[in-house]
Amino acid sequence: MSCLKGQTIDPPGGVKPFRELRATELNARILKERMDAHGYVLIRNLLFPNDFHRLITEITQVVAAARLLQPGRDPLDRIANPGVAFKDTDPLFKRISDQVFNLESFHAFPHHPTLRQLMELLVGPHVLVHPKSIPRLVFPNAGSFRFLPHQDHHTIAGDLQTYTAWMPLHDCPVKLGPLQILEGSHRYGVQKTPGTGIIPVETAHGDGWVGGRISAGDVLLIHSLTVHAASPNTSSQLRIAVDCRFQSCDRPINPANLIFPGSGAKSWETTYANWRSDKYKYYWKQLPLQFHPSKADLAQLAQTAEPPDIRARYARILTQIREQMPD
Ligand SMILES: O=C(O)CCC(=O)C(=O)O
Repeated sequence: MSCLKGQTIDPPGGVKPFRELRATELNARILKERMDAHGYVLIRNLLFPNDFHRLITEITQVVAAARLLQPGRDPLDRIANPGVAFKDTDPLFKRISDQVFNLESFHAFPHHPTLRQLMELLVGPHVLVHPKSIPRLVFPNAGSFRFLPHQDHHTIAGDLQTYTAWMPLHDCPVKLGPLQILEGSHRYGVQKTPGTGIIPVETAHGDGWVGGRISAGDVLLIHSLTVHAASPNTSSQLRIAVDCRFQSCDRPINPANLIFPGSGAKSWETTYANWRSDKYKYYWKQLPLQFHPSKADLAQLAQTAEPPDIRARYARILTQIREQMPD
């Protein structure tokens, strides 16, 4: 996703406050109506701090061990080490992101019963939790380098009715750089500049940008076609959020979401190396999934797609998905 990053300019019409829904108001009708109308739903106070206390503790320990937090302070305060000019193009950033990705608590989090119940209201009883959630570690010293407007469908692909739950693991006032949303943008289909997933603010279609604070326990649910962007972290603290993706098992998934299509050494076995339990390992293998692209499509693409590195990527996806889920 690094091609989606850069310096954003402020939306011309300004940013209005998010529409919000209290957890106590939640039901399937209201959730679907709001998602259909606006392309996102911000649910206030859905989770309790205890639901992710272990996760944020472990993440901040990883970051502190890499000396990226101010020494002598509690890692949970997340005060960035002012001596470190840190961008996420740094190899150290990749290393700590991988360490966070490998945490068992990180993979347990999207299976939290409250999140599953929320997603059942939206997609029905057969919820598929995508196994590759993404840790979002945004340092203040990264300047204004951040996620430009994009649609998650660009990277997730598969079925359009796939949803991202974006959840900060601590209160995220505006100065910490929460997400901003282009309301109603999911109604305009795929929007992008050819070759990249970036959607220039001047040409993006939607009803207007919204934003504001997102607190610990709030869940920002986003349709896969909804245009959104990160705002800058102008504080002195690290901003930590988790991106979890969900859909119905009854709808096709892009198999790239279940494997590691890159040419690096990342694998489920390296991810699972220090886990204590098998509970969340390979849970999707037991599910009756449909793939888009299918294995037959992948075999074709591995022969014909251009350029050659894309062919090689399809070949890696096919090999891994055949190993994981043979016919
Ligand atoms: O947390 C961030 O900075 C970016 C998250 C994002 O853009 C996404 O969830 O697609």
